[in-house]
Amino acid sequence: MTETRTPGFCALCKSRCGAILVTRDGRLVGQEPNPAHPTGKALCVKGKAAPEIVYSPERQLYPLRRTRPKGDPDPGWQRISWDEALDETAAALARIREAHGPEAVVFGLTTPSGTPIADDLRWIERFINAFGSPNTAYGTEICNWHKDHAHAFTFGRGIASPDFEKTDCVVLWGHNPSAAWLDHATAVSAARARGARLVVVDPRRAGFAARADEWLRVRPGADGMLALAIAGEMIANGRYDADFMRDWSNGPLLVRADTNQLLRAGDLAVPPPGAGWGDLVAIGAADGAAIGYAPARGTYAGGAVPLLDAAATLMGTDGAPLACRSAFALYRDLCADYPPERVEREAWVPAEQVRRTARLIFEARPVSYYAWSGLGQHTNATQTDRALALLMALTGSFDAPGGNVEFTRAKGADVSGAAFMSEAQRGKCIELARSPLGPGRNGWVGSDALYDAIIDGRPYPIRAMVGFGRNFIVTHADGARGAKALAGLDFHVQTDVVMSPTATFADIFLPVNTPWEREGLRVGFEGSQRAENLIQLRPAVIDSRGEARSDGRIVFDLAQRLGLGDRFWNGDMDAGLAAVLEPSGVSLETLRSRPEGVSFDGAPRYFRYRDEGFRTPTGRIEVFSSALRDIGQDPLPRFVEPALSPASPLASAFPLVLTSAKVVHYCHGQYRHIPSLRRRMPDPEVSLNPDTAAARGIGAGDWVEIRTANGRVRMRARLDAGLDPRVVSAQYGWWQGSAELGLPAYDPLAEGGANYNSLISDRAADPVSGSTGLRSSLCEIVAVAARPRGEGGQDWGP
Ligand SMILES: Nc1nc2c(c(=O)[nH]1)N[C@H]1C(S)=C(S)[C@@H](COP(=O)(O)OP(=O)(O)OC[C@H]3O[C@@H](n4cnc5c(=O)[nH]c(N)nc54)[C@H](O)[C@@H]3O)O[C@H]1N2
Ligand SMILES: Nc1nc2c(c(=O)[nH]1)N[C@H]1C(S)=C(S)[C@@H](COP(=O)(O)OP(=O)(O)OC[C@H]3O[C@@H](n4cnc5c(=O)[nH]c(N)nc54)[C@H](O)[C@@H]3O)O[C@H]1N2
Ligand code: SF4
Ligand SMILES: [Mo]
Repeated sequence: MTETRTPGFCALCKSRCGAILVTRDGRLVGQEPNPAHPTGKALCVKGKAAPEIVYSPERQLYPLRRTRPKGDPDPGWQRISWDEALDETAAALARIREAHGPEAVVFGLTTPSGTPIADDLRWIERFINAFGSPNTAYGTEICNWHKDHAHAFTFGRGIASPDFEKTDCVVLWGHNPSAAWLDHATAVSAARARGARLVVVDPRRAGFAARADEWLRVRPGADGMLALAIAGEMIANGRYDADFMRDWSNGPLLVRADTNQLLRAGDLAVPPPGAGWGDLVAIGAADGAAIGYAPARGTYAGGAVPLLDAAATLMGTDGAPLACRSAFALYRDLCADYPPERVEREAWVPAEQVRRTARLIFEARPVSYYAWSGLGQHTNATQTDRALALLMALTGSFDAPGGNVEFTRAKGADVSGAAFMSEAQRGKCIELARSPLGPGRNGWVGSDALYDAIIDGRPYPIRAMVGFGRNFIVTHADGARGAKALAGLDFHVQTDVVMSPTATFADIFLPVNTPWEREGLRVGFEGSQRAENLIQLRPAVIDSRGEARSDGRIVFDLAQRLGLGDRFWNGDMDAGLAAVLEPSGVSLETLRSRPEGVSFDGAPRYFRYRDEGFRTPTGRIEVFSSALRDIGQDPLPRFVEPALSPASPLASAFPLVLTSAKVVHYCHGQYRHIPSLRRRMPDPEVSLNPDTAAARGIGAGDWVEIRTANGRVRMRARLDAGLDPRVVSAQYGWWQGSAELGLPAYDPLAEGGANYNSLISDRAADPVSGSTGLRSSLCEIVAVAARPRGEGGQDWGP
């Protein structure tokens, strides 16, 4: 018996925990924590289930071709060779590209935060760019877009990294690292042990909520109001960094009352001294006179100091008075619309707790924070993100040690090939019709927009899909509409490890291997500077099972067949990897001989803005966002209720607010087939307050039906006294059975099944991002006798 122990990392989720990969006689037998690795202190239950994931009988190991019509419950799968599969795929893609342009092909991409696709993302992106499609359905609108991209409306960059090692106050807002990012959880625990304060904003008493100084049990989707209220308390009591806001935000700039636009020097009869026509205007602290601000230079004329909170009436070019107030004054007033008592009534957080939190956040600074799905899956998510960003700006912790900072990542080349696609082609992204500033800027499309394009041909027909894992039917709102769209495609190829419900609609299925069967190059791990300094090439520690291959191999081979080989090093993946590594100065050979990786000595870039300003239109943190105003959105983060809320007419029939969350055992729709995981979490669960249950005659463990205006699903009741009696939280992602345990599969399209997302409509979406109300729906819960439809997997599924 030969045992090998190879340093690597678990690639299954965002945490990418450093691990020792253990094999025996060519078989993977386990993963163990690797404390020497910057993210290697612990592994979760999924990471420990690695051998089961690899050797599961549910895996698909051979390319398949459909032989029966779409929509037929039996696709009539026929095993074919890789050459046949790739030839047919390339021919279909070439045909559609020829007839309708590459934009008629959408790419579906699963998430690198919850699958190991991160190993090969760079190659897939390169392929999309080389092929020329401006449409990628990435799910970013319901995942990371708000924290990573909407945040830039305020800061000119994403949320970046909480500096947990130096912080004195951690804020987790709609982020539960205990289930979703193990390495973050380890870092928060360490900060807590050092004495850092902790604030958790979550409708559930999950993860760190129980250990927090303040756990704010917000009504799902009311976070924007809560953030404004806390900010309002801070401002009203002078507990904010006024100098920072004056010097580094656009708060001092004047806004015209008549147009609700930033005042320009050219609007005035007498422009401020030294100001150019297009310069912006503030009121000087020295003498109360108007002063010019040049956004391009990021300076006030003559180095004058502005007033943050100002009101003035100046003379316009036509001699009429122009009433103006500073952006900060407008923001202060907006916050004042949400006094703690109102928030207690409407956002369900006690007024006293709002006050305490406002005090704590300021007094315990520097504050580092993280927000994720809890804020992103609402139809008001973009403005909520703005409200949170501005609240955090008030602490002055931005880019400060212990705040949210940019660690320096080890150097790797960006090989995504963005330059392959012309600007004109990018402009065809269907998502740009919703918003010129949303995910469409990066070529990412919301599933609602995608379904419109396939089903209704709006704005033009999408005819084919190349799906890399993404399981639309289960993970996006309105599974039935998703199915209708998928059934309407002329051609669909799907790569996956298992036969997902979305894959059952494909014409060609391509089997993907698991991370232990392929190499994975990681340039920089997230979470800390030490992690970002590491470059590691995880070796393939076992052979691929059956004929499964990596997505990388698949796109390299497809590129050859589509005449794009010259952009793919003529099929030589090693040459591609060498290109990635080129700027690092580390060779592929070195990394292959040192699986523990190579570390650099990068340091955090604190206070970068002091040299470079902010990458926003005004060069400052944007209290007032002209960019949003220009696309018809509110330049201030005014709170709007989610599309469905207790204020909606539907609330009389569906009185409970419905939200969802991740569980540690699974990633999204995956791993229900893995015995060690399914045993721990055998049934789909909905959590509700014991009083809410009792009022409906529901006991712990009973099967219940969750009903919304969009559908009905069944789950098992879990009683959770920590929940507000008006809120329920349910699991999503249920479809797969575990044959090994004899536990059922559930038809994701059946009324009375277990697919959470069939409860949600995709007809209302955030106007900028396209996010849907996965976490702010309305429902009623009733007791039922039976499990969800599709029991046993006999009447549904492959
Ligand atoms: N085990 C596991 N880990 C994962 C994943 C997985 O599927 N499983 N997926 C990965 C991916 S792709 C992602 S995006 C991340 C997500 O990581 P997180 O966003 O941290 O995880 P979630 O559980 O989705 O949501 C966080 C919290 O938001 C709360 N929440 C629900 N509604 C609201 C609300 O309206 N307001 C607020 N403030 N909070 C709310 C939930 O109760 C939950 O505790 O996790 C990654 N890691
Ligand atoms: N109600 C509700 N819905 C949600 C969420 C929620 O919190 N609540 N969360 C949302 C979020 S944050 C996200 S990111 C999405 C995720 O949505 P999806 O990306 O659709 O996530 P999964 O269900 O995990 O599907 C991933 C598929 O990829 C396959 N896979 C695994 N490894 C690989 C690989 O290396 N290559 C390929 N090609 N495939 C692979 C898996 O077998 C699985 O079938 O779900 C969203 N949906
Ligand atoms: S948290 Fe679990 S699944 Fe995610 S990388 Fe770590 S061990 Fe793997
Ligand atoms: Mo995600």
